Amino acid sequence: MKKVLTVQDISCMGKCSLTVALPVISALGSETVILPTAVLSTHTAFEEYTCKDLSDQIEPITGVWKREGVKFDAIYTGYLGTISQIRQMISLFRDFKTPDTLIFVDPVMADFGRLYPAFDMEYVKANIDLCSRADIIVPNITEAALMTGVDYRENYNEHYIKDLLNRCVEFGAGITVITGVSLERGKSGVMGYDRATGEYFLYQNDRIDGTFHGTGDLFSSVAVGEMMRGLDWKEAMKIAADHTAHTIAVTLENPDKPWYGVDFEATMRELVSY
Ligand code: PXL
Repeated sequence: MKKVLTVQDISCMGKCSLTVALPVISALGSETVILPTAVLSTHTAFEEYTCKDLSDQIEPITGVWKREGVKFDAIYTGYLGTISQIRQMISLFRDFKTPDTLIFVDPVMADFGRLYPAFDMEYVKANIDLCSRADIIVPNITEAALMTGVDYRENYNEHYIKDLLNRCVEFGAGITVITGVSLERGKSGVMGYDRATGEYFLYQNDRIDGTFHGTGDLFSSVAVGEMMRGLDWKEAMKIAADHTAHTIAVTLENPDKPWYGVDFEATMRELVSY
């Protein structure tokens, strides 16, 4: 069985980060090892939230794993709280990356043209360093624009997205997949670039109008889980994009839908039967 380490916060309530990654990657058939970076009452889009930083637990926990000789098939990092935690991830990659370990970085820090409340431009710089060590990075347009110093645009064309991809390549990631890319009216999806082959990849599905927190985490978790099932990255991205869009559509039909996250529980059965 494949073993995936995912490093992100636990937002106790909020349907994001580890409370999505753990069930989704497990359901897709990989053993999922978690390293919580912080415990929050709720994610940071709630008006009020508590946050207990767990940075001081990272070394003791990973120390035990090192002494146990644990190896991971993939390491997937999501929302991290601080620059020093990003540095801790860089050491973790050094300690645990084997030639067969997939390093998947979702540089979670911004959306809709704005940084999340906890972050600033120094954090963006640290994320560039983290991304430069990854096999695959999956920024959204805002994150890619912030990391490359390009102006964020709501109206854009393929040329703009390719420019972002080419600039992400400059800081060294293997494959870059920009999420939330809509190149046609009524469509939305992802555009990627593989520096090894020089190949661009565009996938568009029907756009579902509705924005929810945690959809990026669902997308990344499905992508990692599918790659661990042996799918090539492009196939994994298509399934992740389709499944995320479908889950948003199902959530919109729920009269009691939560404002803070998608009903990924409702589509789990379909996910495992693709
Ligand atoms: O879904 C991304 C995410 C994860 N974790 C925390 C967040 C957010 C987005 O706002 O606040 C704590």
